[in-house]
Amino acid sequence: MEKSKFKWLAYLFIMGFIVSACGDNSKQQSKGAFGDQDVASQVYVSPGEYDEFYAFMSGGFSGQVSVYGLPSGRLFKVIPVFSVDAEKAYGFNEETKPMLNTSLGFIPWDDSHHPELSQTNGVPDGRWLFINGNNTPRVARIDLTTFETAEILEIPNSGGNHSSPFITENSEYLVAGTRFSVPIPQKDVSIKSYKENFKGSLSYIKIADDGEMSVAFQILVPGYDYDLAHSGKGKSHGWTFFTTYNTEESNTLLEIGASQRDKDYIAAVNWKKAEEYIAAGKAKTMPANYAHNTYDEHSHMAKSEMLKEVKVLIPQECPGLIYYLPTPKSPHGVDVDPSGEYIVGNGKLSSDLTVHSFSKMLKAIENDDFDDEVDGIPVINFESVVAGSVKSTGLGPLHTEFDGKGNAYTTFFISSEVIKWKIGTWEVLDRVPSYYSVGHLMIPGGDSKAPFGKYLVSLNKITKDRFLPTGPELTQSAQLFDITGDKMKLLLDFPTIGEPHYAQAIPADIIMKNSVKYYKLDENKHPHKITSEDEAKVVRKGNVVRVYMSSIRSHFAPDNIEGVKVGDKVYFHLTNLEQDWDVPHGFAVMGARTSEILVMPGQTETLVWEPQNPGVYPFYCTDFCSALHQEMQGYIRVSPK
Ligand code: CUK
Ligand code: CUA
Repeated sequence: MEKSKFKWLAYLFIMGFIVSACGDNSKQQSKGAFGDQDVASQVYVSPGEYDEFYAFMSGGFSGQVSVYGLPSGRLFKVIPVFSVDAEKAYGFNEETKPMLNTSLGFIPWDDSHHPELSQTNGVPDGRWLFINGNNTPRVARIDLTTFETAEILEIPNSGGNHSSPFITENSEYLVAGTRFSVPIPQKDVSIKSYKENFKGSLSYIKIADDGEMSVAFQILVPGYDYDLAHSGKGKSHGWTFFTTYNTEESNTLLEIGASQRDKDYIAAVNWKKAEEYIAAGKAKTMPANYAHNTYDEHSHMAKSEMLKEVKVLIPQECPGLIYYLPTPKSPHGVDVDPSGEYIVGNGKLSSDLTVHSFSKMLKAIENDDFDDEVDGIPVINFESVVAGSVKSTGLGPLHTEFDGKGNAYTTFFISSEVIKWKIGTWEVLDRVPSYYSVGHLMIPGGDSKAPFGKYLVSLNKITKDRFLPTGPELTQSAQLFDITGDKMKLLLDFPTIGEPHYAQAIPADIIMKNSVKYYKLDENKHPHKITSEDEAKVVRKGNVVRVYMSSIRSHFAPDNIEGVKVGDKVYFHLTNLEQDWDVPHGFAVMGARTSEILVMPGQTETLVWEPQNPGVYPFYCTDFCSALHQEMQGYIRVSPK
């Protein structure tokens, strides 16, 4: 399509978005039908009963993960990952600060988009949840026995970690493709020299048996924007698919400068082939500088180490490693059906979905059925890979998930709807409006080999008129649909934390059976722990004062502390001696700059306090822990220098 015509079309799309976001044309129909008891009982979880699924939603610009129950939509927990969290002292206490270390220093915020559960045989197994940090490229691993962030790995040679952390079928790897191409290695060049100097990178992060992540290798690729990814499964196991936009390699996307071309690419990477090249010594070692942060639940301590190099593969030197599949209209999400045969490209400036066939792709490769080549990467002939297209009449497709019964569900941002279609025949079976402007959708297990199905959650960007207003900033919203019948049925709206981009869900019993209830005191390896009240003491070394302190219902030991002076640095090392589920104790002292600490049974946590003025200062427990919680208090006396 010629450029001016395309611009005009894009303008229409954008106007369409504004109209759909601002109108409340569908408000009536979105409310009327739901007075019925049927719908209410489908989401009603009686007091004392459990939800059927855990849902994990990304926090977007909040940098966190929130944990909801489905079908109730009840919020259970916010897990701090990339952002400091005063509630849990994450990033405030001495123990967890190293988790937020990067090659650029301590960075207490990120933009988290895609949670992804670990898998065994292509099915979510409930061991870990991974999530990307978009802005300062990082990936994190959350341990689902404790619901705590266990590891954060920085991604070197990346300019923004959006197409991440999509996982392979047996959790061999997760991938991390750079959204923004940048000079690799970084250097001071003119932005206008984009075409010559900017590169993309696709990172393969190895996941060890115990979950620990490491950068196995990176593939240096042309300077496109690598937007999203999904791994192959079943017959396409061993491959990963990444969407690209800006294949024009334009340094400015003003006036949709990156959408001049009719087609961008889906990059298909054969990672098994990459392993062969690595084993054959084909990788180059490149200097890099990136942080690897780990948290040990037994010592309750995080540590950060800086890594110095990374292995790199160059496509020109590795034939068969990567191919491009032309895909219309700036594809956003790329989603692989449960059989592994179909690769859905969601062209966001289109109304149709392009579906590629994995078997056709292999055949085209075998026959050298290529149109072009970019930096050693063959571009496969479009007609030779395409399996079909869904003529949806929706606008702005973004993401697709599957129910495991032969159906696919795609979100349409601009026309604000979810469309159900049949894999293989490509016919549209059903469509429902979403309120409003849906981004991702999530079906439990919906990007795996064996979806759990039953529900669909649409994650919406705009909620005007759906909830009580809260000033200029409104909550974002999730909507729960029943997908067990032929037609989708809206069951529930519920508000979310931050901006959830993507989510994952898994049957609750898979997680519950491995849940840690409390930490065993005799396994506590914290260097400043104590194991009984008798060991409580105050130790001075120069101006460093360490208070070895215990908590148990309902007192601190020691509870009267003297001998501290202005100018001292006081470390309160609080060990919670409780050995019982759900009995944390908190600790706060006036003027501490650390937030409070909240110590789980069997753990030790540290709060630092630097008293400024002589006097006697109270401290107390911040978590209502027993009938004598309010009595859980003490004093510390500060004398002049
Ligand atoms: S997403 Cu990150 S811009 Cu469609 Cu996965 Cu929202
Ligand atoms: Cu301990 Cu309140």
